[in-house]
Amino acid sequence: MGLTIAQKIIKAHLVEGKMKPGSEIGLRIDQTLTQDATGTMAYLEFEAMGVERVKTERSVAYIDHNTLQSGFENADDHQFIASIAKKHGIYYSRPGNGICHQVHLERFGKPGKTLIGSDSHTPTGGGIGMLAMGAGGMDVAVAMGGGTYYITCPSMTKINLTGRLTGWASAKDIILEVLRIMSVKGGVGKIIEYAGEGVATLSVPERATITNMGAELGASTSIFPSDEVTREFLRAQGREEDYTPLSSDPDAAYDEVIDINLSALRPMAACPHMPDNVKPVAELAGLPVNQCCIGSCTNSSLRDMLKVAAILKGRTVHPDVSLTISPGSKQVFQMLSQCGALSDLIAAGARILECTCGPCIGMGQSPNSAGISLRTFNRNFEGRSGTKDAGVYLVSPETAAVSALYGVITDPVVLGEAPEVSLPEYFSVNDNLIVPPASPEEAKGLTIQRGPNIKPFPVAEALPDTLNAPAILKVGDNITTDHIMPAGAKILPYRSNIPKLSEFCFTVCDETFPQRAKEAGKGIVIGGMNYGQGSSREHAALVPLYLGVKAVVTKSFARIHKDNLVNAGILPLEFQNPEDYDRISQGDALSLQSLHEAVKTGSVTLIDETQGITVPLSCNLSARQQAMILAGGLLNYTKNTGK
Ligand code: MIC
Ligand code: SF4
Repeated sequence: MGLTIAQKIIKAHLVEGKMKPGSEIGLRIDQTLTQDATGTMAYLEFEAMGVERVKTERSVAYIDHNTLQSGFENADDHQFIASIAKKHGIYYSRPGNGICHQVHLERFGKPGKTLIGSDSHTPTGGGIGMLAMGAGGMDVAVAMGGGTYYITCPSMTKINLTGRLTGWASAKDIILEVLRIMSVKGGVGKIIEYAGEGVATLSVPERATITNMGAELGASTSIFPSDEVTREFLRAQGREEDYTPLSSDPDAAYDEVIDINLSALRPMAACPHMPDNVKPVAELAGLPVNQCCIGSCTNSSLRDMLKVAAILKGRTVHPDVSLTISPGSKQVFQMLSQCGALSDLIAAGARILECTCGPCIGMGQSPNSAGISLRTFNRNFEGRSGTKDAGVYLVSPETAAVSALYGVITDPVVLGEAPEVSLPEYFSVNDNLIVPPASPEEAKGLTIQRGPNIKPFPVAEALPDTLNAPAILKVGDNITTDHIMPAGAKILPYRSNIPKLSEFCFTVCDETFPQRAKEAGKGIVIGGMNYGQGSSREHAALVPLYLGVKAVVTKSFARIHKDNLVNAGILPLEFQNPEDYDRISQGDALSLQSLHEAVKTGSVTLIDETQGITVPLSCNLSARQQAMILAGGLLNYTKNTGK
């Protein structure tokens, strides 16, 4: 039997387990990336592991999420990361160099390699044929130390692309169509591979838009073949030597096949508040718009920016609309300036922001109350923009730009012919904002700079055999990490300060949660389906741990969050009968008994003393995870076993 692209990369990196969907496999990791908001914690954990120098082929620390520096906290965090990177063999991408995923694609990504990043949109690298996965900071720290990365071997889904994009349809509309078909839960446990004649019609940045937002499917990752288009992109980046061809075998077997005819696609939008709430833009046309934001790791490539510039050239942004543009990288920004397109953007009235995540993670540009914001980003979860009652629509750069001109949601077709843009023969390469690490000899004399905002992180205790605790919080389906541990300009400066961060935990759902949890001393959280979807931030586990959360009982978990819970030492449990969720109320006194045995058998009984009922739960953990949860999380496990 032939192999799929992902299976070929897995096979070449397999250090443990069998490549059988559903079973745990261990992979050797070639490259890692971190960003500042998850990076400080990942490097604190890396330090705790006591490794002198990273053992990967390439590890890069990016500063892109929080560059506002509204107080000393961020600048201190940046210094901490810069100094630890220099000492331990990590490349450091300075603030201003761009969004991690965009820069990594441009400068470091290599087809056929494995990459994990402490950011859920790391699958962007799949656009260049990498097996690139989002992970918790602790997993990245382990991989930097040369340790194995463990995942549940995914099943394979093929998305067969036929035809080619026409008119105003854009790569964003392809992934929105996939989201419409599969939903935000549809990719769980799967790797999505793109295939078919349509692949060759898509440039690397377009492919990266698709694999980037594949994170919203809940997929383990998404990947494109590495072909002549990939070679051309790498050549234009001055690194053709990094090219290797990669395709699936003709007889490769897929568990699922979805066909999409690119020629039939029209502009689409994900409506509030979920990325899979997708409708044709034509159906939404006429809705007044207050804000359009173009950028983020999904849509900030030179191609996207040039399209937007061509649309805005000689025109003016509607007086009721605020249009922001964040180029994805210094390379993109500089090239826009060199070719004059930047001038077209400025002249039209766009507000040019730094090349960072910016409004995507609520770092400024929160919309007005009940405002309508069109964003080229990948997530429109409630409150993520910083305005709880804002309505965020996720669209292509083309739809955002045209709507910014008209002041209402507009199908770009009204402008007539779509502009054609082509990628340059050569990208302008200047890596002067990437600081290489010190040599091992030099590194010995270097000290780590640690500001007062960097506080120690909590470490769990070994799992008790009996756990009596109240149902401290009950939440519904699709709870995101933005609900559990919100981000944004007020909160992000405290990513290295868990005690301070805890004041904001779950406040989107329940303002009283932090106080109640502290008073109770310990608690169990009850959740619905797809609990913990969204980001990779391990703070969504570490902060509840700090607040005394010992277990989370749900209908189902999102992959990265479940791993983060286990790494942190919080017990993840699932209802055997989803309807039992309705029988438990917030505040009930709960008891979990004989846990040591139950974790191993996978079957746990929960006694709800308030309701007088017993509820069967599953504990779906690999043998390695069982040992980890019994020890009280990854760090304790590593200490105990030396592994
Ligand atoms: C996001 O898009 O939600 C983030 C911010 O990039 C997160 C990481 C974080 O919370 O720092 C992610 O996607 O993993
Ligand atoms: Fe940054 Fe937004 Fe991308 Fe997350 S999704 S990495 S916040 S641009």
